[in-house]
Amino acid sequence: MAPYVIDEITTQPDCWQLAAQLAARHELVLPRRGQRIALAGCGTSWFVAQAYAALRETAGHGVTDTFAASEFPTDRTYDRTLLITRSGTTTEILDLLRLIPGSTATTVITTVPNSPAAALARDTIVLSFADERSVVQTRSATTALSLLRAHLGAPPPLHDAADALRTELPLDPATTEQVTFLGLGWAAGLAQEAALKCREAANFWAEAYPAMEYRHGPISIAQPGRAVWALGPMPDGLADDIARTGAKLVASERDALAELIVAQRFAVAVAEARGLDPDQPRNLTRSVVLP
Ligand code: F1P
Repeated sequence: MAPYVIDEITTQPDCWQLAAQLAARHELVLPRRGQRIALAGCGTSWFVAQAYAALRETAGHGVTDTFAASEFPTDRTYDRTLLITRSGTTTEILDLLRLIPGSTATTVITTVPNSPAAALARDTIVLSFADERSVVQTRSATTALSLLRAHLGAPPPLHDAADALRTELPLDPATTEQVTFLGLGWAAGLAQEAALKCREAANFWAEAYPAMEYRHGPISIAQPGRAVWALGPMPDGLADDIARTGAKLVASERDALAELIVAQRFAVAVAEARGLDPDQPRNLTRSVVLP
């Protein structure tokens, strides 16, 4: 049987379209222009929060901070806090919901209605159509981001997403030794997510950095047999610097969220090349529930 994650990756464009249509319906519990907003999540959910925060600030909608749920500064004041959690059961998210002052509006974005997180939050956005059977998160996270992005006025990149599902993989999953994902601005969070997918689904050595950070140390590991994969545009001159290392550069004109689809497909292909089940990552469960 094909891994669940393949179907979940493939259905992303449909989910993104549905989520974009839902944005207006949730207007009242989403950040308003000018509000001070904080987001928190764990793992994948944290990375999509980072992507949205950069998009919102760049669009001039106001201060948008992001934190790993365990590092949230509960002494700061925000107009609204958004918590992203597929499962609604992650311990750090539940702890945070209990710590946030009652005066702060909270919105939980989840795929599970009636989850513990949904019960603790003041407001909830449920994207049940984007839930997954795979432990590895793909469409749940990108669908949450698509809703938030649509709320900022950006429609989902459906054309690029369809292309990302069809295109030949840019790297050989059987022989590539290592990949470093890079992104500028909002794509830096997506680069983190691409690398996490490779680690989770395939036990594959992948790193990620904001693109301008790459020269500040990470370039040291670049060499033939390894690759650098840009999500979205690259800084001037970086392609030449990478070429000198002998590492392969992967870059495309696609929207960075659509390019993440190609990286997800690469992660699954590496898992299959290694004889692993990408739905059941080593040492991982659907969510982290601590005693
Ligand atoms: C968050 C998360 C996932 C990770 C793993 C463990 O879950 O850290 O990002 O891939 O499955 O849980 P959630 O709070 O979004 O349900």
